[in-house]
Amino acid sequence: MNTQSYKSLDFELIEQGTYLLTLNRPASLNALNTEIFREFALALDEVADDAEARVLLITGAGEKAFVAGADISEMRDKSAVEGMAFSQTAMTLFRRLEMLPIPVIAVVNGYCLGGGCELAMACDWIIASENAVFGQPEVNLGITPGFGATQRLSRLIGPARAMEMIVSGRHVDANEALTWGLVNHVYPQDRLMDEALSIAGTICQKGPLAVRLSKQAIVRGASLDLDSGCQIESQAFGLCFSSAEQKEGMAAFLEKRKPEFKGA
Ligand code: CO8
Repeated sequence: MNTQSYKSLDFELIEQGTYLLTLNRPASLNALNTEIFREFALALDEVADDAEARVLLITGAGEKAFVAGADISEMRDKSAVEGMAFSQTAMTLFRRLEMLPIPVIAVVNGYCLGGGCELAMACDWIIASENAVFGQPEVNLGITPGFGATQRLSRLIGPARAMEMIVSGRHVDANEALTWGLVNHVYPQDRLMDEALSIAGTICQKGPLAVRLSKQAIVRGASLDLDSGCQIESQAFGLCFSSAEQKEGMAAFLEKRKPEFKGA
């Protein structure tokens, strides 16, 4: 099913509960510009409004790139104030993505640079094709990262590796990204989307409220001290016992059958 029409991205509900958002500006390697951010925000509204949504997959059109960064031709003539506003637009959007109630997987199918890498890191995890290339090459352009890399990359792979990537602009291939913990899995390019759909299918079979509450506890807890984070988990755990899916999940286990989750 196609949702409303978009120009710079494709956005569709491909299977029950699984949305696929494809950044679609292949002529510029899916570079992020104002238009794509505007449409991205609309797509997030659609996902957030759908109580049946289970998983969001994000990928790039074509075989060469996920996203090769923010659009350099659009950024070139910005003033300081405009540069900060552009950065703030992306920061707000990526934080919304991070806080989306359902899991979001970045399906990285090629170059994943600058703002592209920052977008991927705002997803819950990254899977990549063997030809994927990660990097924060902003220093080559005389700018710092502006969409969150100085913060998220350090948290993901540690400050020393983040520092190396950001101050040298060095590209990191898929296997190195895997070793560094930036990426969860690497697949041959022709299998990447099938693997993404298989992961999404697995998540869709689980208790939907439990999945949402688990994500919420992990994301919210990440910026809290251990005691406060564990409190969030206790509350989430307690809340599950008010749901039909907890009754069904436990009954199915004890009756030695597969659970049939219909929602919270
Ligand atoms: N923006 C605009 N156009 C781009 C971008 C980009 N980021 N990346 C590639 N393109 C365009 C190229 O200009 C080219 O267009 P054309 O065919 O019209 O000449 C087309 O895509 C294909 O690219 P190449 O011919 O360069 O393809 P190659 O295979 O030779 O190289 C690379 C691929 C290595 C990915 C190369 O294109 C490249 O280095 N791209 C730029 C990567 C980069 O520097 N990204 C970081 C951008 S800055 C950023 O993301 C910071 C975000 C925070 C901003 C803060 C707010 C102000």
